[in-house]
Amino acid sequence: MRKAQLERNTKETKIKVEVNLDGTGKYKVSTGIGFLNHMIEQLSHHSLIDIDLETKGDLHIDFHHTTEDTAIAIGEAIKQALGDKKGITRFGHSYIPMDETLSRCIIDLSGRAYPVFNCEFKRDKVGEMDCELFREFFHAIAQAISCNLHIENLYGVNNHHIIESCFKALARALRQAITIDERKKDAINSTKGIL
Ligand SMILES: [Mn+2]
Repeated sequence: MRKAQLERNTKETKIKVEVNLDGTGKYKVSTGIGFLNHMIEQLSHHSLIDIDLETKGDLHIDFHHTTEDTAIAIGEAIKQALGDKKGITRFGHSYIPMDETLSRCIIDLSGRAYPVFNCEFKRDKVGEMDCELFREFFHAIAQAISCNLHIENLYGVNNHHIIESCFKALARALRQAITIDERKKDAINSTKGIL
């Protein structure tokens, strides 16, 4: 089983996270932010990565540190669980609609961090969250996993739909990319020999 467990403590946030890449999409998520919980639950459910997460952050300031650090912790746990990445498919992509909205995500677990997040919001907030925090989330998780991560909203109107479709697209792309390729399960999927 490809699993990892870690704690990340700073003066701004205290985080415990456990992931199982070979899970069934079971989750227990507590960040103190309702909408962020909802998004991380989507990530778990649709990637089949089990995620047990508790973040205690300085929400009295705003949601920035909690959002960014949660993404860093989940990303670091995924990176750790991937280990030497032997046998992984490496690439993944998906398109996810949500009513009037369409988003896509393309991922390469290359070992190089490069986030691209093209998304324009119609309003500043979703629930109690500032929409600008999702750029921080996706940038932070790409840095922590060390992957190329391109997320784009192609069109859409409703902010909840736009963000949720981005998370579901990330989940499905990640699910593909971490899946062991049975035809290459003992090899590293790179001509360089490392990922
Ligand atoms: Mn929803």
